[in-house]
Amino acid sequence: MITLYSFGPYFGLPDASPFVLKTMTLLKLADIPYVENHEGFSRAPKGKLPYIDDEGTIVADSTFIRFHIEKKYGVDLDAKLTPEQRAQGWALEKMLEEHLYWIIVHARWIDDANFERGAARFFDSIPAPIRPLVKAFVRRKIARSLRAQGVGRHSEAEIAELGRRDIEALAVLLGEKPFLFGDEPSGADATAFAFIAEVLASENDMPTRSAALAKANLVAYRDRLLKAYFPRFAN
Ligand SMILES: N[C@@H](CCC(=O)N[C@@H](CS)C(=O)NCC(=O)O)C(=O)O
Repeated sequence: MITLYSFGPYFGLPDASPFVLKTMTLLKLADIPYVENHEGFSRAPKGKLPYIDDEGTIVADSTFIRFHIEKKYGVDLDAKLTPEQRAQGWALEKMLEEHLYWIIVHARWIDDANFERGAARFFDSIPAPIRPLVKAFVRRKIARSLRAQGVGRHSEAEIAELGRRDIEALAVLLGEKPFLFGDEPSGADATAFAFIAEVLASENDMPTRSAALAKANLVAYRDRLLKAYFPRFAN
């Protein structure tokens, strides 16, 4: 049985992290059972979640987890896709993971009201006397990462414009199809679902969320996949 090291449910979703939610969805698409463990962050091989322990084989990073399960369990989540669709799927995933992700991080951690409503809850189990110090330390670390990555150097208006374009691209690519490439899900749907679900979470008030809420196809896509794979979290 695979153990998935994850953060746990927050924001009305199965996990706080889009990368963990992507991995859970990949495992469900591949029909591979897993158990969650929320205590593994300090032992994460790359200092990040998710990672898995598959009967003693440790694999870190959602993309390498996908490669691992496809190889070990003989699954090709993109089996029905043309080479062009596979390429589009990869490009879309990396836009979401390496660009939109940082816009989500900016909204969650830098905006004080969003932080108090959302990410502050991650620290609830820390003893009260040191909680403010730990929160401030982690927020400073994340602000430094945002500057190093680049999004943290932009104005709020510029970040909103970048986020709007990501949402527009995703909405156009999805169109009126049930899944990104037709009637059946492929690997990129796990990523697209996870990121759009985290963007739409009500704790994170941001222009990018408003842009996503205005796209009925994206909201319906989030609802559809939530109901199909995580019914406990569906409305
Ligand atoms: N490329 C990684 C990204 C994972 C990632 O960024 N995880 C974040 C949570 S969303 C994390 O664990 N951050 C903790 C940290 O940077 O200290 C993947 O695809 O799994």
